[in-house]
Amino acid sequence: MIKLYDFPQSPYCQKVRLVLAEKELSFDKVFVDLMKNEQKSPDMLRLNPYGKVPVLADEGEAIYDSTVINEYLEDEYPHPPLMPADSGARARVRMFEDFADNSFTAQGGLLAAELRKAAEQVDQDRVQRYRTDLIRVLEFLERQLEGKDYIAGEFSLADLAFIPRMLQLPKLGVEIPDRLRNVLSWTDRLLERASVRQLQQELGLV
Ligand SMILES: N[C@@H](CCC(=O)N[C@@H](CS)C(=O)NCC(=O)O)C(=O)O
Repeated sequence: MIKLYDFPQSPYCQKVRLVLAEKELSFDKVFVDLMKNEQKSPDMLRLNPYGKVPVLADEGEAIYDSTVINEYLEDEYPHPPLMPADSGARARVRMFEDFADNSFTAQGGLLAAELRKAAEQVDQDRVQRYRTDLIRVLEFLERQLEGKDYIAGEFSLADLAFIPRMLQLPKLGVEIPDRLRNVLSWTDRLLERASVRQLQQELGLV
């Protein structure tokens, strides 16, 4: 049985849960309490030297990093496919996924951390800067989505990588501007997927 070392609020764990749901794989969740620093326990550090979640254990392998995990799931459980066959398109999926993780998800994390501070300690300039950065990513996606239903053409790991933070945008005070029509219809398309609806339910968003 697949085991996922998980912290429910982590967007990187959510990214893996989305892929497990898309592939209809059953798995056991092991709750790793980041509030208690459990990710840095000796047992967790043996599984992931970075001391972070997610970690996936399957068939004697312990795999860390959401991108590596999702590619492992794609290799091991290829149906339904979440990667295109063509190597150029596969490279494009990987670049978008990297961009989702390192710009969108990471920047959203900085914004969320700022907003968690006591009201008098929140740096409004920083908040504004992070929100602008997120909108800039959405503008980039708008151009990429021109004439396409999904970022890399076919639905793929690239689309799934953006979902966790997309779902958090209202909470972060970021509204998708009406002019970003491609992004708005792409979002609607993604929200129709059972995997995304399930994640919304798990997060108490619907
Ligand atoms: N690149 C990693 C990032 C994982 C990550 O940053 N996880 C966070 C939770 S969102 C974590 O475990 N933080 C705890 C820590 O750094 O101690 C991935 O994609 O899996």
